[in-house]
Amino acid sequence: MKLYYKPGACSMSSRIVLHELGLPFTSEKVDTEAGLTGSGADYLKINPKGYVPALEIEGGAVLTENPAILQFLADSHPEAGLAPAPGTVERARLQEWLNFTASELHKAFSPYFRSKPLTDGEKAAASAQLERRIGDVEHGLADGRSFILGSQFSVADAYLAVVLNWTRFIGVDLARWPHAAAYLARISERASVRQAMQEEGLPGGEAA
Ligand SMILES: N[C@@H](CCC(=O)N[C@@H](CS)C(=O)NCC(=O)O)C(=O)O
Repeated sequence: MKLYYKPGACSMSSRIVLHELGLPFTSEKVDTEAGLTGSGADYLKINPKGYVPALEIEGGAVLTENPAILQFLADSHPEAGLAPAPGTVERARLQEWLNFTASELHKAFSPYFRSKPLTDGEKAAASAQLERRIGDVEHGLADGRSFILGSQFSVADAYLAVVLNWTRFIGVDLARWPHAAAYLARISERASVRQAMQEEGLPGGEAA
């Protein structure tokens, strides 16, 4: 398998899950603005949508979209217990959190990552929206659960933690959301996460 990624981006959730499963894979960095992979290949030919992640699987098919990739990986190795069984309420909960992370939390960070500086009004709106969505995570963790589905780590945690980690890049202090802060600290200690961070050159990874 081959993962197309940008350091610290949402594609890191696939890397974490690949490590959780102990699967062999290669990876290649993508310059999404230039539309090129690190080796100079036309990335639009690999993923016409132009963004990461893309995961090339056995046989050469390319999967895109975080929730689809993460569930494919989990379902390919059900013995690892990274996703509840399809058709169960628990699986629907997993999908709730994957979809929330992709369409609400992830996108609430988008204004902070655009190249054009935000106006004061845009900053205020972006901040209110982001705080609201982090509040949703805090609410989901408020019963003291260790992981977003309860007592067991799942692929939803891999994605949610990668996105919550972006608060560090934009200078938002998670201390206002103590459950979310403790959750991110807990997930960041996992060997798979430390390895992924180290491989992508992020602070918090294992010493190289
Ligand atoms: N809907 C996509 C969104 C992926 C996405 O937003 N990727 C970002 C990184 S987190 C990206 O590649 N941004 C660069 C760009 O769009 O040029 C998914 O869930 O996989």
